Amino acid sequence: MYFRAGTVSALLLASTLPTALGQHVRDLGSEKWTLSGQALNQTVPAKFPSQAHLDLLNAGVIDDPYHGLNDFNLRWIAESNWTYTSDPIEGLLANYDSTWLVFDGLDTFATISLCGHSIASTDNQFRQYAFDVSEVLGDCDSNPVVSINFGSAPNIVDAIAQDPNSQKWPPGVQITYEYPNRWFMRKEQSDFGWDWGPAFSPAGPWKPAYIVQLEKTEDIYVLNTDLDIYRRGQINYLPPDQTQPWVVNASIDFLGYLPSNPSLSIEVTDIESGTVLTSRTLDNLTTSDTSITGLTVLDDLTPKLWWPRGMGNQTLYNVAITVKDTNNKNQSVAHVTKRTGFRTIFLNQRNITDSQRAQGIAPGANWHFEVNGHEFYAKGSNLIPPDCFWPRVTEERMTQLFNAVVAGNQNMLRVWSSGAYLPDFMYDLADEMGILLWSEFQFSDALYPSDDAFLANVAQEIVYNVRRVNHHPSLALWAGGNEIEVLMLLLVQLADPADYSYYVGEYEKMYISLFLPLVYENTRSISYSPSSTTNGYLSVDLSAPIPMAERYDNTTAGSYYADTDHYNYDAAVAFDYGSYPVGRFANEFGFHSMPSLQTWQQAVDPDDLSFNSSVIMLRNHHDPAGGLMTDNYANSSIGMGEMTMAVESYYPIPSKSDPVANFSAWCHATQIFQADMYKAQIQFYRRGSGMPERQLGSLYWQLEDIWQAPSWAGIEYGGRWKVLHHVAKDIYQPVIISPFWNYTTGLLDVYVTSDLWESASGSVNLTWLDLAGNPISDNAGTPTSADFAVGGLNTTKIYGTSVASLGFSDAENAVLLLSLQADGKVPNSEESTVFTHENYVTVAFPKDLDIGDPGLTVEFDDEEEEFVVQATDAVALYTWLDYPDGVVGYFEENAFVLAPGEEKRVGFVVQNDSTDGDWVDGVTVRSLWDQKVRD
Ligand code: BMA
Repeated sequence: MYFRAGTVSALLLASTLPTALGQHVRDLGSEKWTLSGQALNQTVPAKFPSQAHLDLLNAGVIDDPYHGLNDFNLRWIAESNWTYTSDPIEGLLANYDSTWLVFDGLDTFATISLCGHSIASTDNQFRQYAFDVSEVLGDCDSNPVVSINFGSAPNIVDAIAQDPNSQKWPPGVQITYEYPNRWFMRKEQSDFGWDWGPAFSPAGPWKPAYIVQLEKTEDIYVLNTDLDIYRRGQINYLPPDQTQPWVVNASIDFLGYLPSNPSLSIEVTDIESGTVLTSRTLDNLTTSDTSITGLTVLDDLTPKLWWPRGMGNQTLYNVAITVKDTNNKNQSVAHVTKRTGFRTIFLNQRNITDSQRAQGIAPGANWHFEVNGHEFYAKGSNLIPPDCFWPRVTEERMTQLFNAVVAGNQNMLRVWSSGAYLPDFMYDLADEMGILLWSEFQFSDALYPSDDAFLANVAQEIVYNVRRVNHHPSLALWAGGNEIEVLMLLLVQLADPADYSYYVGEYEKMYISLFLPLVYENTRSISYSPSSTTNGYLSVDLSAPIPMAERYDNTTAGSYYADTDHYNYDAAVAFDYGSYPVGRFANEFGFHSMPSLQTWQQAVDPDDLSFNSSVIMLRNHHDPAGGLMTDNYANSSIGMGEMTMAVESYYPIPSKSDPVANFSAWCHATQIFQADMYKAQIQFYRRGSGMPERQLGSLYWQLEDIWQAPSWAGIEYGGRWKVLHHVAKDIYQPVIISPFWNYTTGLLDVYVTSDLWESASGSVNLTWLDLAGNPISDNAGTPTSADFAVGGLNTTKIYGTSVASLGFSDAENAVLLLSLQADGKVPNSEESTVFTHENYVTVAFPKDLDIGDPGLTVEFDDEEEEFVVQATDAVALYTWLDYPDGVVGYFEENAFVLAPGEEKRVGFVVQNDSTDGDWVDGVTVRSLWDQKVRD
């Protein structure tokens, strides 16, 4: 109930399971499994895929790992080895030509055996592994048992680190969160702790696995598929020519033997209409023992384009790929269907051209995305792993999260390292919803080994993942890693200046000389950047040993080159525009806040619900403990102190007599500060689209939480929106009206900013009210309305004044309400749309406003299924609708300003309800006034 139109549900996903004749594929997930370990004197039932913590939880051996300080209490799990053992598997001993064990993901240091015979050891969570077990199976005298032992990752990397021959780095460079030495493993790096998450270091078969039996010699099993769709002549680092026809290049990685005369064909179907666009055999066939590749040019065909959300439709096609045996009546020997879309996506890092200079763009280089040849403004955030335990990340949960992304007017997420490469179903959701996924290789905030074995291992990981996800139109970029260039090289320079150039060489060896060709060889459609954040490159020369020459500090004052990140925990400058970086694209920025009371209550005992309780403090991992101590209050109090200072600097200090109410008000205050700070930055960056820096992207840190704790997230664990996600939703609308109040100079400027592609025009009403809601005489000398025209991806100033020159008796107790109406066209639409946006400014910080009780009321209108909110006595600032536990969803508008007499009707989108609708009665409303009053 109370569902609103406009949410996107998971549409039919194309079947991606490969099929072929004559083979027998058994999903190991359908066998019975147990988990055992030396730390446990019992064996418990296990799932598959799974991780040890999850099975121990299901068996009742441990409590919820997310409760209280269980992240510390459960370290014994990470520090033990665990074995997953199947029941004897029936029906495998029949006479097949070959039998394979195929693992889509083992986390991480695994030793596999089959009926007691050792098969192999693995050491990379992100690779797919296939082992020929035909011979071993032949030696099994009864139905075989598969057994997988997972070694303790913390213990194994410690042993590697202690080996005198292992690589060492200058002291003070490597960043440790909790467990040390994470750079020696190819496992999710945040499994060892991060500044927003705990360190569980889970272990187990985290992805599906199969037993594949092939019947005869000409029989193949599809391991992986690389479908690459690009414009003829397209080269990764140059803008594609949109007049060229599409090329479809399909490549299959397989087990088994190809027929001697294979052919590869595709059938392309428009999913919506069901019509077949083309059905043809591919040319330029190349084969090897493990792959078959071919391509075709769709010369006379013009498939419908796929666009990101807000820029057009997300048209999807199925491409059915078939390998046939031409010697045997063209019989199919393998068949796989990939759902895809036709689009080009290009990260433009080329030098600013003369014609761009003539438009007023400052010199330097571009740093922005172009989709189907169009520049656009990227609006979004950074995605971290949505859970410490991937096997419990369901499609349903991710649909809920991505619906919030879409509702939040975001068109791009940065899939940050180091996390994990996302599963296909998340790219599928993004394909349907039009969310671009800037994707990264899993390397972050550390220097990594550069020996041949490590690089060879990593190369396999990269090739597998680049190929696996390449068909998704939502894939926007491959980046080498997080903050390697901007932070790690800087730390090296500080710690060991004499060896700086050596470490630059190491960086280039891995992220450029190794990774760049691996990307380019496996995709023509995706750009590559060695690091996020970066100053971009000077040139690309594919025949050079280092095929991309990075710019580093080779910069000129007054020029702009790069993407920026910005973290400043000195609250004193939080709203100082001069402290924000000016660049081409903001790929990270933020400040942490507390989750809401309701979310804390899911993880913390009632006694611990106070701002500085040990449990709350020790769940705050910013600043990180930097090791395994469980009492590092010194570091955690730094982050708690930053939040406290931020609230105290700008907002009324909560002082409620009821301790839980006071805690809740404090949590809320940190969220209001966070939202205001992000809003100030997003408006600043978006305005930059019309400034010399030609700024074309804001991705804030971070979209969502991994657990219930203080962090930079806008969406709490479980799905509740913080103030931030609502405010970002508002300020990511296409046409916005933004006040820029410079509290140092006293100047107030008002800008309209638009990320539509064509110009829009309209008017803005500007209304000064005192805080009781009365109009200010003569509107304090400010015109009551202003007409404007704003260009595509541009900004225009509609008003500027010095606050001191306004006709006020008490400017510091007034609010300027801004209300915009504009006509413009959504990209790729024929008709024009009316855009509205409201905003406001006070020229004093909230703590200094003499606000009164607005007399807020909220009622539920059953018929319209809307909450009706009114302020009766005074202006309500930060009006906040809140809902009780038991339901997940979001108000369609929140954190708004309400003038007395104004009625606001707000719907609620239910994403999950376990209260049978009763939650409606628990909805409350509060505002800044409630933050200030004692009870
Ligand atoms: C950046 C990110 C993350 C981190 C965040 C907050 O460094 O890339 O590594 O979690 O800032 O500190």
